[in-house]
Amino acid sequence: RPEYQVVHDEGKRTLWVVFVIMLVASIAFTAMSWSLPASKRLYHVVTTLITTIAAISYFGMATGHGVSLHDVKITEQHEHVPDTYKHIYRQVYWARYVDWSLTTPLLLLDLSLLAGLNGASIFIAIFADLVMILTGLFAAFGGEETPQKWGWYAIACIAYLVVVWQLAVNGRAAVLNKGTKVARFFGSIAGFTFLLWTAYPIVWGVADGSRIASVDDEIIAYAVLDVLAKPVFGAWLLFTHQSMPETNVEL
Ligand code: RET
Repeated sequence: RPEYQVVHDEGKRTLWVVFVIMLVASIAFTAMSWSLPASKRLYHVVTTLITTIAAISYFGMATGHGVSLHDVKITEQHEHVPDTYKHIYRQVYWARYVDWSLTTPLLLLDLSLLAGLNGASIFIAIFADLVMILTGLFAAFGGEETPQKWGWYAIACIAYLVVVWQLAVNGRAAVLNKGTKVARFFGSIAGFTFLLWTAYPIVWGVADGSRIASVDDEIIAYAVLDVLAKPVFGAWLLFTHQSMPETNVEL
């Protein structure tokens, strides 16, 4: 008696709404860069790429692409009866991992440029981030056995801690060279990022991981997080950058 967990109208509507938000944000961020010389557009270009990639990913998910039905086998033990298995088939949106593998490095690049982080730390942060997303993908799809799934999840969490370490320790040390105004802004926007990013593995755990939350609830939770982590983060960064010349980067 398999169980099927699939998207319904509420989830589909949410995917379309986020697609439109990402599209509008991409157009707005592009327009904001027009008044600047090309040499001053680095944050704008990085941030516009982030929302554009998200818009494309949401377009795919809203139209029913970037998703596949994935089976998890759960062993049920009954007295005097040989083990039986319960299959839970759930729609897993792999498009998110494609999106995240491109956009989370770009978000880290935004924060690294703001902090004035050195090249070695930027590389470690970005490659640990890629390990996090790829092993997260393996957790979502790798095998139907639950212990293996949570093993991949644990590896992804360790990689996440490496990212946090680079930004929190080395990022904070670096940004002090840019003066207290930039340091205070970095503290706020990196703190905001840390809280949001930490919510992703929690949502994953109750949704894809243990399959407690419905597919629609998962879509809504990621929708709220994605809008905060991309368009809201981007607007905050670009508007503050406009009014704080100390945040300029020569690159
Ligand atoms: C996964 C599952 C495995 C454990 C961890 C995860 C972390 C994901 C994060 C995602 C951030 C996404 C963002 C998207 C863009 O808006 C892969 C869910 C640690 C931190 C910021």
